[in-house]
Amino acid sequence: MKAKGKSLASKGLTIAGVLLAMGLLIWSCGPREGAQEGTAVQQIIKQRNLDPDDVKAALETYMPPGRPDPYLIFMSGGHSGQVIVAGLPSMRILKVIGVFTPEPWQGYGFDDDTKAMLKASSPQGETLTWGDSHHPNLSQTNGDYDGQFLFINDKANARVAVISLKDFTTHQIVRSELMNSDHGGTFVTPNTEYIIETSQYPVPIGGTYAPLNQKSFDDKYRGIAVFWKFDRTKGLIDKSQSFAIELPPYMQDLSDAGKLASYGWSFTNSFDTERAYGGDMEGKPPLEQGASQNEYDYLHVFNWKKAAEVAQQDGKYRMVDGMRLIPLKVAAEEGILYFVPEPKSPHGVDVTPDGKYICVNGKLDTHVTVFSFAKIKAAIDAKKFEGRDPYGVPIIAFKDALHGQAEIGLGPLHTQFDGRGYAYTSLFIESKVAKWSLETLKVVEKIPVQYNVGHLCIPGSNTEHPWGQYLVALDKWSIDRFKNVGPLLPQDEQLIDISGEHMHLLYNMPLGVGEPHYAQAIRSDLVKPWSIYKMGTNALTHEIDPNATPSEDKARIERHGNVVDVYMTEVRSHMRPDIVEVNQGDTVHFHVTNIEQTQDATHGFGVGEYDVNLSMEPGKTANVTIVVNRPGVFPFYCTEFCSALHLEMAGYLLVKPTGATSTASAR
Ligand code: K7E
Ligand code: CUA
Repeated sequence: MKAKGKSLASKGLTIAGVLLAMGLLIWSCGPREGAQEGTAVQQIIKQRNLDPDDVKAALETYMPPGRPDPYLIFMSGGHSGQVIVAGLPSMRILKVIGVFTPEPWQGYGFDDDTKAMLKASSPQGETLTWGDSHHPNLSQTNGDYDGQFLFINDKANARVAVISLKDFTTHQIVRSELMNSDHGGTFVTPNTEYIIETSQYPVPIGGTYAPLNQKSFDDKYRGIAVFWKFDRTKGLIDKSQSFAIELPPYMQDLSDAGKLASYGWSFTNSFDTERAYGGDMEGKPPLEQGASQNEYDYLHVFNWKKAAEVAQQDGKYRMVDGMRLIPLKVAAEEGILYFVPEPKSPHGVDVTPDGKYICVNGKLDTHVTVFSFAKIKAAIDAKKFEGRDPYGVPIIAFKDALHGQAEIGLGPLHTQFDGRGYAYTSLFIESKVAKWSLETLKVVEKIPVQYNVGHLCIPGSNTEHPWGQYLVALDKWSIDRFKNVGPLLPQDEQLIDISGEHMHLLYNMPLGVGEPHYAQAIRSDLVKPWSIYKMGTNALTHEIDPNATPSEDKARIERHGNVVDVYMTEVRSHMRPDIVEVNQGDTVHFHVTNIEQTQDATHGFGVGEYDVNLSMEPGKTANVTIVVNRPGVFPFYCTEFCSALHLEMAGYLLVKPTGATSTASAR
């Protein structure tokens, strides 16, 4: 695969031409100095063996010191379980947000609150220490990003997380026993009324057991769609107002919500309508083969507005694990669920910015199939169906829903929109991005990417108003792109300029901290995080923590039997108290408050051997509990280099063995 055209002639570009075109030759301060500057730039270009495309790309992605990026991109971290935040176009990583996996730098999963949250979302009673984050979705108001929240799913454990963009931290993780893997989440409706999560691998409902044979698979195994109700004022999902819909045991894949013309509806693609379940050692084909027989699978079309009403009507739902579940039969009868045949084991469904069309990416088919919502709706209204699936779900004929098909190439996976009439589809097998016209459904240009591209991200693509300046290709393989760092290679996130007539590659970002699947990007000025916490804020609840210690004179140690509460303050460069003496076997609650209100004056609180580490941003209160079964002397210290006397910001935890003399009485 040829990575990049090096032909200067074909581009008609020269170095000077690029520099001049961009107005960046620094001639303005007088011909003599200018000439020198020009020579210096030319020398760098020569020394570093750059061609005009390189120079142009460098100039377009470079952010001078102190200048923030105009866009923020939120990338899922795959099986790192986290979310990665970077700037566009510089591709500089700004933060890795702890979500499904503990993250010590942020103290995430180490304080009592986040530890409890991770534990509560773990089904087996033992805290899960990883997740598989796939699809971040930014909250929307009236079909556009509002910069308030980010949601993300954990495919491995069917969890959904809510991240507040006030402080870029995880605030809630929910899980339903109805499913135990999810992939078609998270996707929000245009006012973030609901967060959609659909299962991937069918299982018996409610975490029960059923043997794996065809009859049992057909009768007992089910897919699920959950519509999590989001309470924006609380910033939390409200499980009691959420509902689920039972689905046939097909493998539901990705989802997208309708908007404008298709508001109130949502769409989920699927594969394995063959209902294959593997069994390669039992004489059956492996799943990849069994699930790839049919020419068509089913696009699931949901009327979520209707479903929300039905979920409130007695007798039309049953409660499972505290959630209203609409049975498949009811969903089919009440006009909540319809199927449209879609070729062939597709991957990804994307609704156009005007809400009129639904693009299904063929995967095993070379097309993006474009369905018309108006046609789907007309068929539904006329009750014009070509039949029903074995579970009674009405099927709209392919031709009755079809707007047209765009012949794209090999392995179409995901489509994004630039808001100017073009769609961009990733071609996994070809390792290319295809730009095509939504009007003519014809490919206008392809650009090679390195390599095996999955999702694409155009800022605002899934809103009513995409910004459409950049495209990020999230590539799975990077083979020859970077210095070899061993058999586990970084992912390659490629920044492509799509603002002009032709696409051109600007930057390759090696990502060695996770495997992004999907990403969403937002204009930076729409995100308005806090710079510090209000004094005594609990970072999980965003309320004043009841154990906050807002000033040093309130710092204290309280003992109640064998329970010790340490109300500690931190300020440059000491902790108060700095000596904590307890007895072996005591339960010790540390309530730590950083009483600073200066931006970036972050402290830490680390206790070695007891697995404690907190990140204490200005104004934050965090609580951590340890049972001190091991006697000895344990230094604790500030883990964030906060000041010249940071190393002195330390203290001692003394755990007295039963019967020993105390430090105080020996003094
Ligand atoms: Cu295509 Cu999980 Cu959206 Cu990976 S998924 S690429
Ligand atoms: Cu406080 Cu280092």
